[in-house]
Amino acid sequence: MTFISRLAGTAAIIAVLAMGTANAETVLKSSDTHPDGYPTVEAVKYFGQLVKERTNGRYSVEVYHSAQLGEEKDTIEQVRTGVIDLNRVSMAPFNGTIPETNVPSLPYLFRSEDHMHKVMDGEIGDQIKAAFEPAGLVALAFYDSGARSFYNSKKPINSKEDMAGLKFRVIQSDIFVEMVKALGANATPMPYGEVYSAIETGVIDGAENNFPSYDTAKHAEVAKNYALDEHMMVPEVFVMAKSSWDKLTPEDQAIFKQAAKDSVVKQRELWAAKVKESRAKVEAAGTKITTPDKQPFIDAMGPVYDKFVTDDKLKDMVARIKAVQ
Ligand code: GTR
Repeated sequence: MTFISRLAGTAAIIAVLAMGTANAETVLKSSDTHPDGYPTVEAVKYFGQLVKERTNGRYSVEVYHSAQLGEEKDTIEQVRTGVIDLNRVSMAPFNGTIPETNVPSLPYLFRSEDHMHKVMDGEIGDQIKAAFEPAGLVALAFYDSGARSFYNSKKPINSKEDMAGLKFRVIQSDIFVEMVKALGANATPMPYGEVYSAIETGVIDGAENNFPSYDTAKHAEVAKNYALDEHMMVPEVFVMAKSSWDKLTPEDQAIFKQAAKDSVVKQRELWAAKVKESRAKVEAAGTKITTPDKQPFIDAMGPVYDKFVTDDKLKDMVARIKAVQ
């Protein structure tokens, strides 16, 4: 082989390699605490499918469900530092770092799911999304998480008075701790994955969540008294590491945003069906649902609002949310 033909051969190999890189698929890692099949997991998979189709296979998403990448608080750190690209979590663990996320976490703020959708789909939702950027995150979508209610292994809750002295696990957020205190009960912040055995061994009496979480995390096996007090409607948030986002072209960013928006429609459908399915399943397995009068729960929330809605920006946001019809 002459020198020239060897050179030509090398150039051809380099060209093939370079082409390979240009066409290579970038696989983005996404975390979720919930098991496969849960509405949020399926919504992010759907997002991934849309992204793959619309970028002609240049990007795809791999969903690590069932807390394979860690508990929510840890995965939030990993996405903030760009170790993982995407994460679907509750908005509540952000309460300590992103002030605006406190507002949708306030007890009894949303009057209904419809009210929550109008707020989160509108300009207030956009304002909350923008607040994630300084924390190194791009909030792509809000997903449904229904209403959270208390459940415990000890006794049925028929009134606010029945809450006295019970020990509940809460999400690692101060609003949750204050809310439980305001109801005369005790709060223990703890990662989601530890709740089942903490109830089983009597370290705590119960926790609070929506029906799909209560069902799929199997808390219904160990805490059969579910009180439909519906104290919070904290939306889920689907975030992307700002460092991963900044690597996308503006065209691809638009594709990601649209795919996220489309995945919301899908998640809401799956969510509504899952709430019904999980509720029926836990009732069939022996959960007793009580419906205490909500008004005393609502009336007890003054100290929570006083403590967390302190600056004018948050006060204004609460007022604007209340005004949304
Ligand atoms: C669920 C939520 C999870 C997680 C969990 C918890 O409703 O979907 O992301 O935050 O609650 O209580 O830790």
